[in-house]
Amino acid sequence: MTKFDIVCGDITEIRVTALVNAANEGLRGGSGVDGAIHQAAGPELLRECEQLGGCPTGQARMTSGYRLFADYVIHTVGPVWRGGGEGEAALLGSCYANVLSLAAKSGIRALAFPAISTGVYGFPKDRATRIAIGMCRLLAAPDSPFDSLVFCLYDEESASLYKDCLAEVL
Ligand code: AR6
Repeated sequence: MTKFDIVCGDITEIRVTALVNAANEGLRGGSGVDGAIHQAAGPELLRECEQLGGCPTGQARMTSGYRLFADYVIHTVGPVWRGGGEGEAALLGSCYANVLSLAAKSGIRALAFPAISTGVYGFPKDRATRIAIGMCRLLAAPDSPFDSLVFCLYDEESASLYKDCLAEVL
């Protein structure tokens, strides 16, 4: 049975096997959660990312976690919000699905997700929340390989959106 938790704070401090990063297609590092993860992991993370040749929107790539507590970082690239008519919802859903698929293949049982695309990329928070929780609930069914999925939000408003949404689906 997968345990779902919602925490408010800095994702780099969460003690799980893998942190999910909201990256860009070049995997070059950036601001927001991407910047925080690179800062905490150290420069080796960028060096490994540079070897990967980028990551298309909606897909996922895995690296080591270097100086993080987490052993791994799973980088995924959320869609930039362009009004909703350009497949943004499906692409955001694929981020969660591809991260969970990669984690399962790698034997990772505990992960922490940020609210992908809801910062610089401008995805509306309420819709992104429903996609994140809906997809994780769907893929972390009773026989799933995951022990713990943590949703890490950076502000109380997002954390309460997640709490309300999770309460609706449980
Ligand atoms: N821990 C947890 N969540 C955080 C943290 C943190 N330390 N810092 C910010 N957030 P964003 P995006 C929240 O902009 O929208 C980067 O430059 C933040 O409040 O990090 O997918 C990349 O390189 C927001 O709710 O990611 C890309 O170019 C959420 O994380 C681009 O931004 C996501 O915000 C990706 O944009």
